[in-house]
Amino acid sequence: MSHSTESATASATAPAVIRRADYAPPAFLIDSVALEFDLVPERTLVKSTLRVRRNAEALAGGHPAPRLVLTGEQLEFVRASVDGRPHEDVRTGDNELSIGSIPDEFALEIENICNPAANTTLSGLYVSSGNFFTQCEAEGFRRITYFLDRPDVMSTYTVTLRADKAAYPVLLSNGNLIEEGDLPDGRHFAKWEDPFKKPSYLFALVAGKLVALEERITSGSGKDKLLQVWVEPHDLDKTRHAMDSLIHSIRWDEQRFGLELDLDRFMIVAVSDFNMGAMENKGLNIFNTKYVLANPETATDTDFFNIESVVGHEYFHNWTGNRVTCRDWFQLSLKEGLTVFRDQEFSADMAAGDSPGAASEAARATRRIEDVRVLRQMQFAEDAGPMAHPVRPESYVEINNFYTMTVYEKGSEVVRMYQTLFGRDGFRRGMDLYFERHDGQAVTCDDFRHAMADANNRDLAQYERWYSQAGTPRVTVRTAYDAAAKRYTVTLAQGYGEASEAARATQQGPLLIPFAIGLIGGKGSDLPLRLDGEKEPQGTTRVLELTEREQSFTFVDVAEKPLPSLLRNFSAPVIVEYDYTNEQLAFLLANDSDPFNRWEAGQRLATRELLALAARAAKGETLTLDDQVVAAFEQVLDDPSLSPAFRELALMLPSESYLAEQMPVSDPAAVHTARVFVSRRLATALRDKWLAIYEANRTPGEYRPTPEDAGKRGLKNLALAYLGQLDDPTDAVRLARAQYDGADNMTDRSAALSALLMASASPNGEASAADASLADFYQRFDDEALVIDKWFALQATQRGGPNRKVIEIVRKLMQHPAFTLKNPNRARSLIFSFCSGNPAQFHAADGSGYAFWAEQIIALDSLNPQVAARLARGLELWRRFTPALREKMHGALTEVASKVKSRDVREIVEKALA
Ligand code: B3K
Ligand code: ZN
Repeated sequence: MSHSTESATASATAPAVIRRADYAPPAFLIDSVALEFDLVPERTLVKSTLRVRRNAEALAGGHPAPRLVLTGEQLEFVRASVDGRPHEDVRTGDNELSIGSIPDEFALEIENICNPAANTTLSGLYVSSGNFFTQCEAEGFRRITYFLDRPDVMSTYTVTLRADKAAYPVLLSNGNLIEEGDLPDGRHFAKWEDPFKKPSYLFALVAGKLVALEERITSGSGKDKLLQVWVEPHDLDKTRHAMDSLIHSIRWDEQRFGLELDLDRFMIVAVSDFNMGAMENKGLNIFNTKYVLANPETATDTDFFNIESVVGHEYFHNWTGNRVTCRDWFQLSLKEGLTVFRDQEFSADMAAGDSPGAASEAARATRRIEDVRVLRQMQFAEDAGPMAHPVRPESYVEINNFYTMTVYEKGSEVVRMYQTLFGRDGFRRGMDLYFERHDGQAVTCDDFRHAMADANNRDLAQYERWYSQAGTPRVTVRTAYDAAAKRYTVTLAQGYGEASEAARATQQGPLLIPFAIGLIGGKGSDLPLRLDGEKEPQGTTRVLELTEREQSFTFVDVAEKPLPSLLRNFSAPVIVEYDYTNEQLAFLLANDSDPFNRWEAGQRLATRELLALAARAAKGETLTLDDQVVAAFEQVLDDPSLSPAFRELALMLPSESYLAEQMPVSDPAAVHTARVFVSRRLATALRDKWLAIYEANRTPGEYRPTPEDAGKRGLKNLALAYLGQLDDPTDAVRLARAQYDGADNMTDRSAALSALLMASASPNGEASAADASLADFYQRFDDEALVIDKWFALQATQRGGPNRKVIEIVRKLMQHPAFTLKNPNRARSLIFSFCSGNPAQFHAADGSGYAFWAEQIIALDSLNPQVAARLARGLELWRRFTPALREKMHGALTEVASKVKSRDVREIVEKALA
């Protein structure tokens, strides 16, 4: 009785907050771990033998800890022994096992049982499609056995797996296979040894019916390496691209950073039930099938690209994350920001291939544009709301909630700025010093910054603020030209504008902002740049170092009044405020030598128009579009010197959610009206050009996922999407049907289907335009889970209309036999696609979207808190919306807050409501 009262009280009190300031080194260290698993789905026996010793560093301050306290969750304790003898002084408590009466060094043997079959959280050891998998980052290892489950405890691991041979023919773990063989009763075993010390979050095992694509390569220094991509047998025909991506990643890390694969064997395993993208377990990366499986029929160009990028990311973690890891979870960006930066550079290099000079710059810029778009759309939004936190957070309730855009994407920008300041060579010197100092250690973001500073003889004390201040900085630019003196002065001022409260609390002072700038003359070419005090001009792009609240930089010998090209290549994660006229933006779009800023000029122009139109739409006024905007777009469309990939990016309008976020008060319906209006205007005014572009960018012959071909398909399918918005969508429907029927690849097939769905929402189109193809698509691919995910997602993100309410379609699809909440990919494909990928329908005035959102979070909360918490973030910006929506959002948030139990979801909704 008293027990149930207690737990009711416990769930009503605020969950414990973990603070960075409270970090203390562990009282004990574990030098080696020997694990033995008897794998049975409902009852797996784990025997763990640990070499434990007191940590001299932790002793120094106070008294030696009397007890060793290990963490464990959802475990059944069986027995413990110390130095080979059963031990009396053992206590099991709430999520812990504590051992007293212990010497300074000892061998601890523990046995416990866990239930992988019942584990729907997909954290720890679980079963998916009858096979065993693990996910330990951040704190899943404690769901397998009792341990010091924190990243600064690094140990060597030996792992023995035993299981039924027929059901689980393949047994994998980290490192090298040292022994395998048969056991009585149809069972068998495999023994793995990982020679490198690692934290528990990098432990992994896999057991089941899997097959592998294998390849042997020779590393840079001449060693033989075995590479494997493990999948379920029916997926073996979709592994080639992942293998190629792995080989490219290995070569790239050797060439760019001098980093070699350190194990004899490297394995990637695909699993269809997975909470995120992939996991960098030492030597045994476990991937969501979405980031492994691809062939032309099932995967789009974007999928091919994402696979290369995620394979690269996880592989690069082998050095940045695994060899050098994080001291504590507040340092997460030490590995994530750095590894995202590395994967972005890898992707840019792959996009550039061996194309020369300007073409290579332009190809790299297409990657940069995509990365910045994600940053601005998602990270800037995060920084403006209740979850705003610095790249190195100060506190958390549930660490899994802090695998965020800020830690990953802003963290990557913070790493990129070192390279912008010191150049590629200077950055490389910093990396070399970082590994020289810290290989094999668990360290902090400060350690990385110090390595960069020392390798480049710079004081980077001020730079720490990039890690400790939340919020998106704003740089306001003023310019003045003195024609008589030929001097041009640029004044930069930094601040945070109206940062959220969460962000404001962290601000301490000005940042060191590398601000790249160029000056463009009246004919459109770059002017040589000579700063006051310099003897000669140096180049045409300069990185100004803004370190104060306000600072002026004067260029001399400036023969004519220039147009500034600001923050070239997005040299810092800031918002730039400068009053360009529409003419000036059109001029930059046509002439800037910095491809990123060409794109940026077009986006600024479009954003400004769209926001003005949204304001008019909100008041019910009629809408008209400035001809200059149409002309600017037309010029891009016509410019043969621009690659198709670049043109596609430049012709794409900013997303509805990004636009809504730029409004003083977010009004999704008004934004939707404005954006649809502009799309239709561009479709109509440039109709013949879209048709010509469509024809000119076909890619006959065998499908290749190269940047060139993907760029053409992207531009062609964008043309199709515009045509689908014409008042009379007949042309689009004809082209889309032919494209759908004739497609030999998923990029074209899914784009055609999406154009048909668009046409079905057109006021003059047939509502049933897409029905036959939708049915065909399902039938054709009903045994390809990842393609069925696309089928759900396409329907959830369709435009819909007054007579075609997408919420009703989504609710109906929830009843489809192929739908399940338990599989995160499937849940994301329908629910997340609707809630975050279809703002106009999700934010319906009647609140139906919010009610749906609340229901799904409540249902997911007990099944899979991590996935539920991601969905819960969907309403965190509620305070920024129109009063009517705000009230309904508040209702939905309150409903969720009153019903959910997990620490994960509670942290999110409580912060949103605070
Ligand atoms: N490190 C993992 C993410 C783990 C997320 C845990 N909730 C994947 C990655 O960033 O490479
Ligand atoms: Zn990562």
